[in-house]
Amino acid sequence: MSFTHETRPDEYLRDENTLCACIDEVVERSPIFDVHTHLFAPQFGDLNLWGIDELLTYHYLVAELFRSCEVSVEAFWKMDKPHQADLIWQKLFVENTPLSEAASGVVAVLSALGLNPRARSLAEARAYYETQSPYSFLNKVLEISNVSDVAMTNDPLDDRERQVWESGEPIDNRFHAVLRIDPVVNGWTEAFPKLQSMGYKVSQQIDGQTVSEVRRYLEDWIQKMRPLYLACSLDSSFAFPEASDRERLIEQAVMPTVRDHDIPFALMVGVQRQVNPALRSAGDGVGRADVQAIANLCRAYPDARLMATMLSRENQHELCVAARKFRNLLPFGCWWFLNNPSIIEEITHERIEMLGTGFVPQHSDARVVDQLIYKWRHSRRVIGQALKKSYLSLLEDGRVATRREVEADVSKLFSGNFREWTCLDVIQAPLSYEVKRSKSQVGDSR
Ligand code: FIX
Ligand code: ZN
Repeated sequence: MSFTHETRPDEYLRDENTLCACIDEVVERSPIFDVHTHLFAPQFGDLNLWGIDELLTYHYLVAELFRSCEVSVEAFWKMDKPHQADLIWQKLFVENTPLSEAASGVVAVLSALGLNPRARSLAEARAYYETQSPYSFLNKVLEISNVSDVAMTNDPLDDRERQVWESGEPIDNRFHAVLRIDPVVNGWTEAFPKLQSMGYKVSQQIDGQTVSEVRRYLEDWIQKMRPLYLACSLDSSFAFPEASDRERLIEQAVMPTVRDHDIPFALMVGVQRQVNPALRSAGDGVGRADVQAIANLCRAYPDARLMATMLSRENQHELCVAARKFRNLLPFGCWWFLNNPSIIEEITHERIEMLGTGFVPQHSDARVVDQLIYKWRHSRRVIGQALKKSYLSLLEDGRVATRREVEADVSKLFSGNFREWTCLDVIQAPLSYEVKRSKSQVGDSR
């Protein structure tokens, strides 16, 4: 007799081996909703990055290159991409053992694709990628990594991106838009002329008209992109409230908009942009931030759904405490310098201890399609370890878990919590979206 998932009897996981084997299996086969990446659907053409040269010139590896050789930063930037990739391969993979997380990630990708991670040159890898097309390669990677959905990072002020949105071409439905508002919130002096050129009557001064025009800009792009959430990275000095343009924009334009549209707002806090500008995209650093700023936002906007990820390891515990106090706060991911197995395990375990399953354990931050393979292989492994620790301690305390409980918990962590937070199933249905839109047109209730 065969059972479907629904009719199969549940199974008690009474001993350590059965429990751990079940967790490993469920973690392995549960699809992931990757809630923050820099990937683009193939419709975005050259913005969709994949292949060996993109993989090797990832800014994490660029930063590591300069610690492993004498080449000058200027000389490196003068090279074309294939030469940069050759140099990185030679220095980090041939002359050194690729032990760092970013380097071992490349090894994991090559092995998964059947390529030799000990090759002396990139010839074999290049020949392989020549035979791939963007779509078939994407399908292969999504299958290997078992990722069902990918959240992009979308900036309407980027001319190349805007063209695609404005063309009305349907976007691959495994990719979801996220409206990134960094340029507006963090760089108003550079952003306002750009908005003017797009027809918005804004000025350098954040006056009443500018605020309503920024809201019009956000409304227009929410309508066009149907984003899952709005997002902004904030440096480690971020405070709320504070006397600044970014505070005025967040308070007067962003928060009323997200509240009216019932869309979450994701804060990514703790970056220190360009601590070494010569390294370009590899030149950003980290600083400890003040979690009170996030708590203050949660308190000021109890009906807004906020998401937060913090870059400093030192902020993680306080972020959990804030999430325990504010149900409108969803911690997500182990961002960037925290996306290392040892730290993911520590943070995930801390979050389980303080929040149960009420968080999103990880996002990949992938910039290159291929990276989904290693980022999720590594994250799945360590999230599984953290879960095993917690389930085993529950068993020791006298509660036997069941297979269905494990399946439900993993499903929440890997996709369910985020789907619920973003009302994904509602927003994706056009009718319900229109209902939300008409609610938003009633105006600012604040
Ligand atoms: O601001 C961000 O979304 C960061 O994740 C990136 O800009 C950063 O460069 C990165 O790729 C981190 O993984
Ligand atoms: Zn990112």
